[in-house]
Amino acid sequence: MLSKLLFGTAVAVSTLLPASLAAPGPAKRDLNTIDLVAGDLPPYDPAQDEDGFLRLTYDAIANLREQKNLGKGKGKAKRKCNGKGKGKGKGKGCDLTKVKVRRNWKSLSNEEKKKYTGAINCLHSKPSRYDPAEVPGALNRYDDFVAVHLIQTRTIHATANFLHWHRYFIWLFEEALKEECGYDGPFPYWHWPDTAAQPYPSIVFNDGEFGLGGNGENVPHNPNGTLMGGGLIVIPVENSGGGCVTTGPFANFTVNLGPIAPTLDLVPPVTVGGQPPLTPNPRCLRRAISQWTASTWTTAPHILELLENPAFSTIGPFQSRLQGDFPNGFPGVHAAGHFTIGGDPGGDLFAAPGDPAFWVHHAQVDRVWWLWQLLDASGARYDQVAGTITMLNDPPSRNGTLDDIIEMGAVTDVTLKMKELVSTVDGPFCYIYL
Ligand SMILES: *[C@@H]1O[C@H](CO)[C@@H](O)[C@H](O)[C@H]1NC(C)=O
Ligand SMILES: *[C@@H]1O[C@H](CO)[C@@H](O)[C@H](O)[C@H]1NC(C)=O
Ligand SMILES: *[C@@H]1O[C@H](CO)[C@@H](O)[C@H](O)[C@H]1NC(C)=O
Ligand SMILES: [Cu+2]
Repeated sequence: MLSKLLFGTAVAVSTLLPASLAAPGPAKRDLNTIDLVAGDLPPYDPAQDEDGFLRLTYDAIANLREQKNLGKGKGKAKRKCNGKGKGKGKGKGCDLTKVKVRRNWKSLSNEEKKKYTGAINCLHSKPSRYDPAEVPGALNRYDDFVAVHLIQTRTIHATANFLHWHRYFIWLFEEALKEECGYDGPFPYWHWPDTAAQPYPSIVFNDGEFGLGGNGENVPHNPNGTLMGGGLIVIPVENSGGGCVTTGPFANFTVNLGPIAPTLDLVPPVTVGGQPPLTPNPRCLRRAISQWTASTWTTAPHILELLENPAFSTIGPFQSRLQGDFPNGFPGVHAAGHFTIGGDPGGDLFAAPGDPAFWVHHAQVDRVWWLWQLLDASGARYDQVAGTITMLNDPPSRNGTLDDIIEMGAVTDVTLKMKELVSTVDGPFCYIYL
């Protein structure tokens, strides 16, 4: 399988940048927003494109500008997204002259990194908005995000709405960091290939103050390896991690919900002993960072395959391959990223957002979808939906549709339809990735 990773591209990508994109921009600019109308990106610099993703990003943005009729000349009037959604309290649309830029974690300044992790700790110190009778284990605002994910797990993974649901979910988290904790920096993503050879210590996972914290302390665990993909894939025993994270900004971070389906033998599931799964279960954040998983399954070719192999040019095969094809021993970059983090709750499908590394991981998942959507210049990929409304169609259920509604519990009372979540510069969204 891995031998046939790089196919000739079947997708129509423009190979030439519009003049406005290629022209040298003004000297020094903050890249936290860009003017998509003016197309004022910095010039493409091959020297900064080790693995080809910058090229793909520029192609994607060029296609986006074409789709918005911004590609040709400068005479066009400013266009706003049509913001068709008429839901409560939204509909401002996306001002294409001020599109937010999500950036690679490694490109954030140290100050931005500290502000980002500080804002996560801030959310963790704010009160929950769940009714304690409904979700007694949500003890703070951060937990609200864990709770809604945990509660809906079986209807948001290996389903038609997986990508849409998680796009909305991480955007709501980004909004909460901004609105409730004052974070004004870019929302970061974890480009897995940056850390595939060595996830710890790395730019993302390290013991200093400018990362997302270290590995767990070394505690013997999972003597037969770690089971992933419902037990169909075994991560070989690694004699590191497993214990509490004691370094970095999330040392002493408390996890309250789950685990429901733990993958670390040191932490029993919360359902054991007759407790309902939403009971508070305060414990330390544990990690079991897996070098094997990162280096075997999260390299650049694993992502490029999704973007360039014609076998994955429609949404069904794309999203299945990305999430994981477990019966064939293929974890997919999504599951592999989760199991690179591992531990508790990082390895638990239900409570995984309880590890603050969840967000940079899912931002990257969203970015891969964004690239995939935009690398087809025709725009035909936005509205594709495949799959049903239950995890792996168990129990059997109807197909999902773009009219399906996504609700987010106490995270927000704004419910949206899947069709409002297909474009990152429409509906509630106004961002791109650089
Ligand atoms: C590991 O595998 C052995 C042999 O199959 C089994 O006896 C043992 O219970 C397993 N240990 C754990 C912790 O699963
Ligand atoms: C973590 O908790 C321990 C014990 O309460 C304390 O000594 C230590 O300073 C804390 N570390 C951080 C980074 O807050
Ligand atoms: C559900 O989707 C599958 C695959 O796209 C399709 O074959 C099937 O006919 C659909 N079922 C219904 C009831 O529309
Ligand atoms: Cu999830």
